[in-house]
Amino acid sequence: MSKPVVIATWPFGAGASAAGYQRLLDGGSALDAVESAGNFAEDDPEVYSVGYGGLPNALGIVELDAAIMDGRSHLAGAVCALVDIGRPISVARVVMEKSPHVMLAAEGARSFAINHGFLVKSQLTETAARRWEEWKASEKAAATVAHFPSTPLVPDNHDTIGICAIDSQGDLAAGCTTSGMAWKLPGRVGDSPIIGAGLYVDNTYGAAAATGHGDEMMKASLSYRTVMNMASGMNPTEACVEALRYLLSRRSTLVNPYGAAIVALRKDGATGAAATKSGFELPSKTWNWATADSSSPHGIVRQGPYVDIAGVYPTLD
Ligand code: SD4
Repeated sequence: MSKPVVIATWPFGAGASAAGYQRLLDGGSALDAVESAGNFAEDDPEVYSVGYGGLPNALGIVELDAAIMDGRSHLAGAVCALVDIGRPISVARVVMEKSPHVMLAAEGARSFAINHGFLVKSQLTETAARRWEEWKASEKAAATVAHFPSTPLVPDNHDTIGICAIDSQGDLAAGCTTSGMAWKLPGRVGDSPIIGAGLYVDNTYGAAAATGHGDEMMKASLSYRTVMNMASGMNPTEACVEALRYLLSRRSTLVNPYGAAIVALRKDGATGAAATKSGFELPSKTWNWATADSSSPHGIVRQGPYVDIAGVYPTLD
């Protein structure tokens, strides 16, 4: 028997983790818990980076990405660039369970969701539409729409939820769900629905899930690397730190303002997290993650260490 735990990225991950933990208490599996935690964030219109209420792409269309992976079976499902369908992590689960494939994109994902009973519903809220209008009126938007360069990742335009859970059977699962970087180019897909990048689980070793600048993180297979670090004996925090320092060391420039962060859950229930110092160490937003377990069933917000090429802050023991 294991001690059930759900962990997630960001402070709003506390409510999501609590929803996942409740699902475990109700007899759900780790996979169920990850889905419930994802749905909690997806349904919340105040979370501007996930599901309903997520900020749209450069053309004002909300394109959702999500994935889920089951440690028991090592099966995975994912959707990307999904439009006008809520709860994309649940669609990803149906892809995993009812299709022979791992990932469905755009119109194909949408048709699949509709064929499996998901309702067509705009995911663009009035607030998100207003923020897009404001962005569109700005100079940055003129540059983006005219030339389609990369869109700056500013503190308020990203915040994917990455989730890991372990149930009382000791089985693990991981998930990730996002509206991606706000004002992204139409069709752009980040790390979140990519197995090994936005999430990964190996039932023998552990699970990991990520948030941040997906265009960087997917090149480092961040979640896979974090789980393999645990497989080689690192504790969860060390595993996250090593993966992020690898990412930083391979960037074409070390002067990169964009952030990446990861949470990790080891097979024995130990948890950890870390974030890059640049990008996520902002006055308005420090890097936080969340846990729900028997000692904090309603979820608590935790602070992870920061990482840069020079070191780890605060220094790990
Ligand atoms: C993406 N990883 O689409 C997502 C965005 C994100 O915190 O996580 N931001 O690249």
